[in-house]
This record gives sequence, structure tokens and C-alpha cells, in this order.
Amino acid sequence: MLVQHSPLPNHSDAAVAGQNSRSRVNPLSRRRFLEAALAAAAVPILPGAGRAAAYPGKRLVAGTRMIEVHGRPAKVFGLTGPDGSPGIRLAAGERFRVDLVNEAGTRTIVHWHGQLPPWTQDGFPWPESPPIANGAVQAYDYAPISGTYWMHSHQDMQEQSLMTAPLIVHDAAELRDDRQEVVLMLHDFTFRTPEEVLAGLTGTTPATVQAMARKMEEAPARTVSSNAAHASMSSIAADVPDMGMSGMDMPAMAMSGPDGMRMDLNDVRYDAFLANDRTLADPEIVHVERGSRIRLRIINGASSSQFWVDLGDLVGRVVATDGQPVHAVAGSRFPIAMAQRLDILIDLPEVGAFPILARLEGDGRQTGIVLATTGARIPRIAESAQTAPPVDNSLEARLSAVEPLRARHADVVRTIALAGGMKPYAWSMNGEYWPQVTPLMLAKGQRVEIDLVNRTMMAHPMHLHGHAFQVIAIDGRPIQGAVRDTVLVMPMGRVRIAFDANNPGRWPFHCHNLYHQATGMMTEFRYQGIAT
Ligand SMILES: [Cu+2]
Repeated sequence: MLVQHSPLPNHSDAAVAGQNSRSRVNPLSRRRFLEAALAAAAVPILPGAGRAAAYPGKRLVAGTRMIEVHGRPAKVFGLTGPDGSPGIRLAAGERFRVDLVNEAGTRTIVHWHGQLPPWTQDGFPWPESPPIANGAVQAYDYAPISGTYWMHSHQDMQEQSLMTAPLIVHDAAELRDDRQEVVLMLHDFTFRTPEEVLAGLTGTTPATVQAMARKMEEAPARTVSSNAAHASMSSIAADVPDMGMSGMDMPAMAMSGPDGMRMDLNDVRYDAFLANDRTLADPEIVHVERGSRIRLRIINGASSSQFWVDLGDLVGRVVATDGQPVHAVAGSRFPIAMAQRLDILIDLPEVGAFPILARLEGDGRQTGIVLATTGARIPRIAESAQTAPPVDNSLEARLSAVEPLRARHADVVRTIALAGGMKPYAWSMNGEYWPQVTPLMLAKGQRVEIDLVNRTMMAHPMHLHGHAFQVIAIDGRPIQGAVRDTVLVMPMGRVRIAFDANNPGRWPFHCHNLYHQATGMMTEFRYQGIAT
């Protein structure tokens, strides 16, 4: 198919120099050219902002918008798709062909969380795939995997300011099942800037936080062997005297875990919790047919909060976690860690209003939406309820993948220790703080097993880019668990994951608590032969 294109404003970059004018306006040849370029070397896929504007992808705008929280206006970021709603929805079999237009007023880069694109399209600010300047456009084109995914900025702490959106990829089987799709995206919200929040946690100032962030950007993923000055946030946290701000964000609650162990929850005291950008003071009401069959896609897009999903009197069946099918698990209350997703099938009773709530762990505060048939009376739902227990791996232990990894021996087995604490506020992996880390080197074709050992009193939701891993043991007990991209490691707990090294590149592996990541809890898995 040939598409009519407007004139291309900028052909100056080297990547295009070899192409004739016909291939520049033919999306297929241009794409083949880009794929060839990617295969040959770590060429940034998207050579120039101007040219990308002529590329026939779905238009996704990274911008700013106003929302209202508890009657107060707040300026936040947003990722708005071609139909004006947040994010991207793809039909069964459709490629992820997206033009990301940066109108955010600052540079950004967006990560397609859980998807398995070539590494230079993953949306992480490596030197080889730098952030997109304000006003620029970047094109993406890869074969997506189906399921419930999401997207979020991986630049600075933009994720906390709601640079997040759903990424839903349909498949043919779902269409045949003919269910009404309801997407529920969760957020934690504060009127403070993320820099103010981090300054509060680390006992420093927002200006220091910003200066450190700039330094870290100048030296992304330096290895420990480099003689660069140690510039991580953690060192600052240790060096700077307490400025009297650190009391703002101590754990809101210390709770006893299952073994009576004290654990820390909720580093940040948030102003509100959002479900599709709204609070329970004015929740989204989703119209459903009487007796409707629902596929609920829940995304925990919060930066530092975990929830218990509460279906009330309804019974749902979890059929996918992190977009990947699992054998159905029935229930009414399910834990969801940061960055995780749950697909829950619900067959509604005839008529009525059905709140779908998410309650903050260790706290009574909640958010949610209401499914309602025509004419149903919408109940008023309090923003606080009974205190919820800590989110745990009770569901994880019951999950089993519909398509598990093929059984084989592991070529690489590594233990990664998760360490850190609240004072000083800094978090590490194997004793290293991002960006001063030693990459774990992998070779294509290897089966890799990672034992995650948590030596802290907080749970850490660990996320691997570019690969789907299987959970194969929890606290030493082997399971044939879920295939997913984010797994929670409980305080003093241990989780073993396995994956096939089948996507060469540089891949971040990090805690998805934004403030843990920002203070060091991130490392790199790098394939041999990837030049840097
Ligand atoms: Cu963490």
C-alpha cells in the first residue's frame, strides 16, 4: 500500500543519505531500510525528527494537560492516542507503527512496558537511543505481542507526573470471545513535583535532586570499571546532612507481615489515588449491558504504590498477568504490584452498579470505577475503607502459565541481592547503584536463571525490559509459574525467574518503584557483541 505523504522537511541525516527519493516516500522500503540498518549496527532507529512526520504511524502525542484532583487543578503530562484517548490500542495482527510526537515542553522517551521490540526501540535513554527533543517526532515499528501492556516515560521522573497510558494489543481469540473491554489504569498522585518527593526521601533539596539527575543523564550506564566520579543519588543521600525534610515521606505504615515480620510500606504520602485519572469523589462510570461479559484490564501505573483489587460481591477469573495467559484463578480480591497488569473476566449479574476498587496496601485509602447498567443507582463510595494488608505473592504462587518456557538446563545462573533502606534512602542491586553498574553479560540462545534475594524490609517489583520471564520458584519452592515482565520480591524473600536470551541488546533490569530506581536500584543485562 502506498500512502500519500507531505513533503519531507529534513533529509539531512546520514541514515537516509543512501536512499533515493522514491524509497523515502515508500513506507515499506523505508521500513526495510531501517530494519537492515538496525540489524547492521546500533543505529538510532529514527534518524531525524522531521522525516518521521511523514511516516504513516498512529499518532501518539506526549503532551501536558490539566486534570482536577479533589477540586484542585493540576498540570500533568499525558500520552494521547489518535482517537484522543490515552495510549494506543492495536487490532489483532496490527504492527506497532507509531509516531511519537513530543509536545511535552521538555525532552522525553517512552518505554513500551512488557513489549519485546528491538532494543533501540524499547524507549530507554541509552546513548544509542537518546531522548526525543521537545518538538521532535520519533517513529516506531515492530511486531507487538498481544495483551494488556502500558507505556510510560523512562525520562527523569516524568512517570510520576502521569506520563503513562495503556497499550492494549488485541488478538483473534479475544475477539471471538466477544467481551466488553474495560481498562482500569491506577495511579498515585501528589501535588508536589517528583523532585520534591525524592528530595524529601533523601533528605536533600529539589535543586540537588535535579543536579544529580542531570549528572546521571550525562553518564548513562557507566560501568564500575570506568573511572568516572561516583555520581549516584545514593552517594548524595549519604553525604548531605539531614535538612529536616526527610520526615515528609517516611513509611506511612510499618506492618507485620505473614511471619510477624515488620515491613515498610508506602514510602510516599500521596494526595490521591486515581483510577483512569479520577478519584472516587467523581469516579468514571462505565456503561455496561445487563448480564454483560467483561474483560477487565487492570494496569498498576502507580510510581510507588501497590493495591488490592476488590471486586466486591463479584467473582472474577484472572486469565492473564502482565499480558501473558495464565490458567484461570477465581476470586474477588487480587494483589497487584507496581507495573503489573491483571486481566480479569467477569460475568455480571443482570442489572446494577458494580464498583471495581483498588485499595492501597497497608492503608484504607482506595480508588476505582463503577460498572453500571442503564438506570442503575450509582452508590457513593467512600475514599477510605478498612486497612488492606500488604500486597504479597499469594496470587503469584497460584499462577501457572498457559505457555510455559520449554524445559531445559540453565546456561547462566546468577543471584542478585536487593539491598538498601530508608536512612539513607538508597537502594542497590548486588551492592551497585545505577549508573555505576557492572552489566550482566549474556549470549543469544542462553537460558538464564536469576535468583532475586531481597535483603530489605520493603517489597521490590522487579522489571526486566525486552524479555518475558517465567517465575520458577518463590522462597525456594519450585513452581511452574506465570510468564510475565514484573515480579514482586517480598521483604527478606526470594524469587527465581528464568528466561531465554533471545533479544540481543542492552536491557535495563530494575525495581519499578520509581524512587528506588532513581536512587540506584537498576542494572543492565547486555548481550555480547553489542557495541557501546
Ligand atoms: Cu524497590
